[in-house]
Amino acid sequence: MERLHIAFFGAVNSGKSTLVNAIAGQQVSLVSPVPGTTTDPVRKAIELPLGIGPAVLIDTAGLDDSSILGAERRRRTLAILDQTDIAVIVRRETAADVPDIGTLAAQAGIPVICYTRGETVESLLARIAAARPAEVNPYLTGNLVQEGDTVLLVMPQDSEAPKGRIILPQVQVLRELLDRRCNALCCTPESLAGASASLRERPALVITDSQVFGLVDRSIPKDWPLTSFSILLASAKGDIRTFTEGAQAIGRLNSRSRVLIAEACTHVPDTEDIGRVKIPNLLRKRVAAGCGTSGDSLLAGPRIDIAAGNDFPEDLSPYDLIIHCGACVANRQTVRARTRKARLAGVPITNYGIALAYLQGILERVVIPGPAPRKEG
Ligand SMILES: Nc1nc2c(ncn2[C@@H]2O[C@H](COP(=O)(O)OP(=O)(O)OP(=O)(O)O)[C@@H](O)[C@H]2O)c(=O)[nH]1
Ligand code: SF4
Ligand SMILES: [Mg+2]
Repeated sequence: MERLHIAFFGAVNSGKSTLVNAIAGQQVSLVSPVPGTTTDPVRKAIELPLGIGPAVLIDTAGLDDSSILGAERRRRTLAILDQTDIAVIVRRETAADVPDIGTLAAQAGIPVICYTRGETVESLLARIAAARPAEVNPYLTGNLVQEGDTVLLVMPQDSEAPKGRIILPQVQVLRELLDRRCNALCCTPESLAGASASLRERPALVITDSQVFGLVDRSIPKDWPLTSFSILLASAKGDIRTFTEGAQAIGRLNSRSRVLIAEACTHVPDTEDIGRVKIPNLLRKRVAAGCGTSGDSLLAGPRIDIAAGNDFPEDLSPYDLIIHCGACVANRQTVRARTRKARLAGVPITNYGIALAYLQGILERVVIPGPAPRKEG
């Protein structure tokens, strides 16, 4: 998800697959003179030279595919734009650009490169290197830590945690802290008191799983900077200001409101699942309390819909609020595209970490990373 996503768009038969194969140096996609050979997006993870680094090449179906499934193929191709860091529009020497893709990409703030058959791969790669957005690979911990700092990590290992391994956001943050030459002390909520007491000095940062925000807030001194894995992910990938503003909409929910919980992956839900169980219950309790009914009553609304994986509703207008997961498996463009769609639809959007901080009354206390220095390499 941290790879630079480079997508190739154009008319059928324009040479998209030939170009992707030439860059990859292997047959990633089928090439043929038959228009409409590529029907679904084809992805290839690859390491590119000239400082571009880890990338994903995405070959797509021709945008002018006029076959019976053409409209559906076009829809799937356009959906790729939501994951794209750089759009390459491929065209034959004589043919015109496929209308609207360049405009759509530009509207979404995606750098567009026009490639005409005959240009060398080396020349195209040099243009891609120059267009590479600086923020593709930021540090999750941003400006909150520096070399030599001690960071305390609170990582619950409850029934929701996968057996025998540590979840991706925690692994990413741990690896990053080691890269940044910080000292990481990991504990569970149960061992937090002992871990805190073992520290001779105040840690530079405490990073917790958002689900135990309230407990960690009460357990550590008020002057210890506190954030969550989910907030770090959100600020590296999304628009944290929009998310923070969006959380205020929680206070306006009532029993007739409709909330979309959006997750970037399709995992098997658990009995303690944060998106399907914990956040919905907290929202219902809050609304029930606001209605004067028992705070424990889970009967009152709001109505909650779940969208997982690539399924993100095209029509967001029925919703009063969208709460997105940390999107650890999605790239930055995906989160930005969803945030943009929510903004266009006039629907507040926030994320799990910010919503949980708000629901536990500690959003004010939470620290949010500033712009991160770019990763080396
Ligand atoms: N002469 C020449 N032929 C090319 C070039 N690039 C592609 N072709 C030929 O054009 C035809 C279509 O190439 P593809 O790479 O399959 O084109 P595509 O854009 O992926 O086509 P669809 O998957 O059908 O949308 C094939 O016969 C290729 O051999 C090129 O740079 N020069
Ligand atoms: S993509 Fe979202 S729901 Fe899936 S594991 Fe990552 S943060 Fe959780
Ligand atoms: Mg093709």
